[in-house]
Amino acid sequence: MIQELIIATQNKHKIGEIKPLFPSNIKLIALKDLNFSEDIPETGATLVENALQKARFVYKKFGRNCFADDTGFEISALHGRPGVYSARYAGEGCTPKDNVRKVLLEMKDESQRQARFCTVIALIFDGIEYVFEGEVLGEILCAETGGEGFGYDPIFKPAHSNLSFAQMPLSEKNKISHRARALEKMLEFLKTR
Ligand code: ITT
Repeated sequence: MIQELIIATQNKHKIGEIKPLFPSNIKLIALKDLNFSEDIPETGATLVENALQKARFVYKKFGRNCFADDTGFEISALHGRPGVYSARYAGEGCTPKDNVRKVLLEMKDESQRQARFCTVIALIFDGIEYVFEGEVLGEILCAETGGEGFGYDPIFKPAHSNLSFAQMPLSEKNKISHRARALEKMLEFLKTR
Protein backbone atom coordinates (compact mmCIF):
# COMPACT_ATOMS: atom_id res chain seq x y z
CA MET A 1 0.00 0.00 0.00
CA ILE A 2 1.25 3.50 -0.81
CA GLN A 3 1.71 5.69 2.25
CA GLU A 4 1.56 9.46 2.04
CA LEU A 5 3.84 11.67 4.08
CA ILE A 6 3.96 15.47 4.18
CA ILE A 7 7.44 16.99 4.30
CA ALA A 8 7.13 19.99 6.60
CA THR A 9 9.75 22.31 5.11
CA GLN A 10 9.84 25.41 2.93
CA ASN A 11 13.48 24.71 2.01
CA LYS A 12 13.54 23.39 -1.56
CA HIS A 13 17.14 22.19 -1.21
CA LYS A 14 16.12 19.85 1.61
CA ILE A 15 13.29 18.46 -0.52
CA GLY A 16 15.74 17.94 -3.40
CA GLU A 17 18.04 15.90 -1.14
CA ILE A 18 15.32 13.90 0.57
CA LYS A 19 13.23 12.93 -2.49
CA PRO A 20 15.75 10.54 -4.14
CA LEU A 21 16.18 8.67 -0.84
CA PHE A 22 12.50 7.78 -0.56
CA PRO A 23 11.21 4.35 -1.64
CA SER A 24 8.48 4.26 -4.28
CA ASN A 25 5.83 3.01 -1.83
CA ILE A 26 5.88 6.31 0.07
CA LYS A 27 4.43 9.35 -1.64
CA LEU A 28 6.13 12.53 -0.49
CA ILE A 29 3.87 15.57 -0.37
CA ALA A 30 5.45 19.04 -0.34
CA LEU A 31 3.79 22.02 1.35
CA LYS A 32 3.53 23.74 -2.01
CA ASP A 33 1.42 20.76 -3.25
CA LEU A 34 -0.97 21.78 -0.45
CA ASN A 35 -0.79 25.46 -1.47
CA PHE A 36 0.87 26.32 1.82
CA SER A 37 3.72 28.80 1.40
CA GLU A 38 4.07 30.43 4.84
CA ASP A 39 7.22 30.04 6.89
CA ILE A 40 6.70 27.61 9.77
CA PRO A 41 7.65 29.08 13.16
CA GLU A 42 10.81 27.69 14.78
CA THR A 43 11.45 29.32 18.13
CA GLY A 44 12.87 26.42 20.15
CA ALA A 45 16.20 26.37 21.96
CA THR A 46 17.27 23.03 20.47
CA LEU A 47 17.10 21.17 17.15
CA VAL A 48 14.72 18.63 18.71
CA GLU A 49 12.34 21.36 19.92
CA ASN A 50 12.38 23.06 16.51
CA ALA A 51 11.85 19.84 14.55
CA LEU A 52 8.92 18.93 16.80
CA GLN A 53 7.50 22.45 16.60
CA LYS A 54 7.51 22.36 12.77
CA ALA A 55 6.02 18.85 12.58
CA ARG A 56 3.31 19.69 15.15
CA PHE A 57 2.40 22.87 13.27
CA VAL A 58 1.84 20.96 10.03
CA TYR A 59 0.10 18.04 11.72
CA LYS A 60 -2.30 20.45 13.42
CA LYS A 61 -3.02 22.23 10.15
CA PHE A 62 -3.50 19.21 7.88
CA GLY A 63 -4.14 16.30 10.27
CA ARG A 64 -1.97 14.01 8.17
CA ASN A 65 1.23 12.05 8.76
CA CYS A 66 4.22 14.38 8.37
CA PHE A 67 7.84 14.95 9.25
CA ALA A 68 10.10 18.00 9.71
CA ASP A 69 13.89 18.38 9.51
CA ASP A 70 15.83 20.79 11.70
CA THR A 71 19.51 21.04 10.96
CA GLY A 72 22.35 22.74 12.81
CA PHE A 73 25.94 23.44 11.82
CA GLU A 74 28.12 23.25 14.94
CA ILE A 75 31.71 24.49 15.10
CA SER A 76 33.82 23.38 18.07
CA ALA A 77 36.00 26.51 18.20
CA LEU A 78 32.83 28.65 18.27
CA HIS A 79 31.39 26.63 21.16
CA GLY A 80 28.79 24.96 18.94
CA ARG A 81 27.66 28.07 17.05
CA PRO A 82 25.86 28.66 14.66
CA GLY A 83 23.98 25.55 15.92
CA VAL A 84 20.29 26.09 16.33
CA TYR A 85 20.70 29.59 14.81
CA SER A 86 22.21 28.27 11.55
CA ALA A 87 19.54 29.82 9.29
CA ARG A 88 19.87 33.36 10.67
CA TYR A 89 23.43 33.40 12.03
CA ALA A 90 24.34 36.71 10.34
CA GLY A 91 21.07 38.33 11.53
CA GLU A 92 17.37 38.46 10.62
CA GLY A 93 16.81 38.51 6.86
CA CYS A 94 20.38 37.43 6.07
CA THR A 95 21.29 35.16 3.15
CA PRO A 96 23.15 31.82 3.33
CA LYS A 97 26.15 33.64 1.77
CA ASP A 98 26.12 36.16 4.66
CA ASN A 99 26.19 33.26 7.13
CA VAL A 100 29.13 31.62 5.36
CA ARG A 101 31.06 34.90 5.31
CA LYS A 102 30.46 35.43 9.03
CA VAL A 103 31.75 31.94 9.85
CA LEU A 104 34.85 32.39 7.65
CA LEU A 105 35.63 35.67 9.36
CA GLU A 106 35.19 34.24 12.86
CA MET A 107 37.37 31.25 11.94
CA LYS A 108 40.08 33.28 10.14
CA ASP A 109 42.91 32.74 12.64
CA GLU A 110 41.61 29.55 14.20
CA SER A 111 43.65 26.36 13.82
CA GLN A 112 41.10 24.09 15.54
CA ARG A 113 38.61 23.59 12.69
CA GLN A 114 36.38 20.69 13.73
CA ALA A 115 32.70 21.00 12.87
CA ARG A 116 29.63 18.85 12.42
CA PHE A 117 26.23 18.94 10.82
CA CYS A 118 23.39 17.47 12.84
CA THR A 119 19.88 16.80 11.56
CA VAL A 120 16.92 16.01 13.77
CA ILE A 121 13.84 14.62 12.05
CA ALA A 122 10.54 14.75 13.92
CA LEU A 123 7.90 12.40 12.54
CA ILE A 124 4.24 12.44 13.53
CA PHE A 125 2.71 9.15 12.46
CA ASP A 126 -0.85 8.21 13.39
CA GLY A 127 -0.74 10.96 16.01
CA ILE A 128 2.42 9.70 17.74
CA GLU A 129 5.71 11.64 17.75
CA TYR A 130 9.08 10.06 16.90
CA VAL A 131 12.55 11.65 16.68
CA PHE A 132 15.53 10.50 14.57
CA GLU A 133 19.00 12.02 14.51
CA GLY A 134 21.94 11.95 12.10
CA GLU A 135 25.35 13.63 12.14
CA VAL A 136 28.46 14.00 10.02
CA LEU A 137 31.83 15.11 11.40
CA GLY A 138 34.37 17.14 9.47
CA GLU A 139 36.17 20.46 9.29
CA ILE A 140 35.74 24.06 8.20
CA LEU A 141 37.65 25.06 5.08
CA CYS A 142 39.42 28.43 4.85
CA ALA A 143 37.45 29.54 1.76
CA GLU A 144 34.28 28.64 -0.12
CA THR A 145 34.90 25.64 -2.36
CA GLY A 146 32.50 24.13 -4.90
CA GLY A 147 29.17 25.11 -6.41
CA GLU A 148 26.83 22.24 -5.50
CA GLY A 149 24.64 21.89 -2.43
CA PHE A 150 23.40 24.80 -0.33
CA GLY A 151 23.89 26.70 2.92
CA TYR A 152 27.22 25.92 4.60
CA ASP A 153 28.18 23.16 2.13
CA PRO A 154 30.98 25.20 0.42
CA ILE A 155 32.94 25.51 3.69
CA PHE A 156 32.44 22.00 5.09
CA LYS A 157 34.69 19.04 4.28
CA PRO A 158 33.50 15.77 5.81
CA ALA A 159 36.13 13.58 7.51
CA HIS A 160 37.83 11.03 5.20
CA SER A 161 36.96 13.06 2.10
CA ASN A 162 39.08 15.32 -0.09
CA LEU A 163 36.04 17.24 -1.27
CA SER A 164 33.75 19.78 0.35
CA PHE A 165 30.04 18.94 0.37
CA ALA A 166 29.65 21.58 -2.36
CA GLN A 167 32.14 19.75 -4.59
CA MET A 168 30.18 16.50 -4.40
CA PRO A 169 27.33 15.47 -6.63
CA LEU A 170 24.14 15.02 -4.61
CA SER A 171 24.43 11.23 -4.83
CA GLU A 172 27.77 11.40 -2.93
CA LYS A 173 26.54 13.82 -0.27
CA ASN A 174 23.51 11.59 0.20
CA LYS A 175 25.74 8.58 1.03
CA ILE A 176 27.20 10.22 4.14
CA SER A 177 25.22 13.29 5.12
CA HIS A 178 23.61 14.12 8.45
CA ARG A 179 20.23 14.33 6.69
CA ALA A 180 20.61 10.99 4.88
CA ARG A 181 21.57 9.29 8.16
CA ALA A 182 18.58 10.66 10.06
CA LEU A 183 16.31 9.79 7.15
CA GLU A 184 17.66 6.25 6.96
CA LYS A 185 16.56 5.74 10.58
CA MET A 186 13.10 7.11 9.86
CA LEU A 187 12.71 4.91 6.76
CA GLU A 188 13.77 1.82 8.75
CA PHE A 189 11.09 2.70 11.30
CA LEU A 190 8.44 3.22 8.61
CA LYS A 191 9.15 -0.25 7.19
CA THR A 192 7.76 -1.66 10.43
CA ARG A 193 4.45 0.23 10.09
P1 ITT B 1 12.74 24.73 7.15
O1 ITT B 1 12.77 25.18 8.58
O2 ITT B 1 11.59 25.27 6.36
O3 ITT B 1 12.91 23.26 7.00
P2 ITT B 1 15.33 26.12 7.06
O4 ITT B 1 16.18 26.59 5.90
O5 ITT B 1 14.91 27.15 8.07
O6 ITT B 1 14.06 25.36 6.42
P3 ITT B 1 16.90 24.72 9.10
O7 ITT B 1 16.48 25.68 10.16
O8 ITT B 1 16.84 23.26 9.42
O9 ITT B 1 16.07 24.93 7.75
O10 ITT B 1 18.38 24.97 8.58
C1 ITT B 1 19.16 26.01 9.00
C2 ITT B 1 20.13 26.43 7.94
O11 ITT B 1 21.24 25.53 7.96
C3 ITT B 1 19.60 26.39 6.51
O12 ITT B 1 18.94 27.57 6.14
C4 ITT B 1 20.88 26.17 5.70
O13 ITT B 1 21.49 27.39 5.37
C5 ITT B 1 21.73 25.37 6.67
N1 ITT B 1 21.68 23.95 6.30
C6 ITT B 1 20.72 23.03 6.60
N2 ITT B 1 21.02 21.84 6.05
C7 ITT B 1 22.19 22.01 5.40
C8 ITT B 1 23.01 21.17 4.62
O14 ITT B 1 22.69 19.90 4.38
N3 ITT B 1 24.12 21.68 4.09
C9 ITT B 1 24.48 22.96 4.29
N4 ITT B 1 23.76 23.84 5.00
C10 ITT B 1 22.62 23.36 5.55
